[in-house]
Amino acid sequence: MTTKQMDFFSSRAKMIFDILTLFPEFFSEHRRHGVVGRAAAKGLIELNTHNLRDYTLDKHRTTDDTPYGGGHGMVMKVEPVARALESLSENGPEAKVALTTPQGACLNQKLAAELSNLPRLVIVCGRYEGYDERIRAFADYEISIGDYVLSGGEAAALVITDAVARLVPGVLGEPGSAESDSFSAGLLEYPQYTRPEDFRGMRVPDVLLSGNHAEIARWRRQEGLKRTFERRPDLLKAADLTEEERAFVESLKKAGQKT
Ligand code: JEE
Repeated sequence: MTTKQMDFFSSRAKMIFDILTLFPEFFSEHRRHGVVGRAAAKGLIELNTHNLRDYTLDKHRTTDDTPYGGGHGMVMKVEPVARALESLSENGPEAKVALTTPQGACLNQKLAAELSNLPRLVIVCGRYEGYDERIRAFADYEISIGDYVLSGGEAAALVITDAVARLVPGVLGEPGSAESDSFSAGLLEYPQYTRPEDFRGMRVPDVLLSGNHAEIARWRRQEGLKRTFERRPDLLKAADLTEEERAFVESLKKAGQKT
């Protein structure tokens, strides 16, 4: 079947992730388990790793060198990255390139959704103290996963592929469950409970045992709002709230001012 014919049935071809790394073993469990593993088993995504050392030309297979101008630490060389990207571009659909870097735009759900629409994403995992600046010329995206220092880009690439793969259509069971995840809805999730009803005196809220679905839905919306108000008030600004929800947030603000 051609990709065009495939589009007719499934609306898109599988998404391909290519990871350039000095530590391909980092990804072996990731490929077998969890969302990424299951999506790959279903043929909805493909996750390939490529060892940057295989794209060196010298006999020591060197991927780092000392910085021009001096300074501590080593810098990732440009040629192995360039040669690996050129080799990948010879096969398969056209790819966008994401460079993992502490200086990148911070990954969020919006960026993950954007990336999930690509047919193919190459993720470059750095090591050492950073990149030869000329590597950036090959990147369409520079991405960080948060404001803390990692030892290299591999842990970031695990996070990126997980967040993106679950947004590829068909990867999560029922369509729509990706939509109701927190962050896509713009709010934190409401508290959840499962059996037992009483755990060491900590009881499941009565409303959840009431069987009153309208009351349960209302309680959950309010608890989600309460939690967002307390822990992530920054999210409320962008959240898409009903008139009733806005009024509830105002009442939380007033209650906070009184005490
Ligand atoms: C890619 C190499 C290691 C360590 C020095 C750090 C000084 C690079 N969220 C994220 N945090 N870190 C990364 C990341 C780390 C990487 C590479 C991504 C390639 N490293 C490294 C230390 C330093 N600086 C920041 O403060 C100033 C540089 C990452 C992602 N994604």
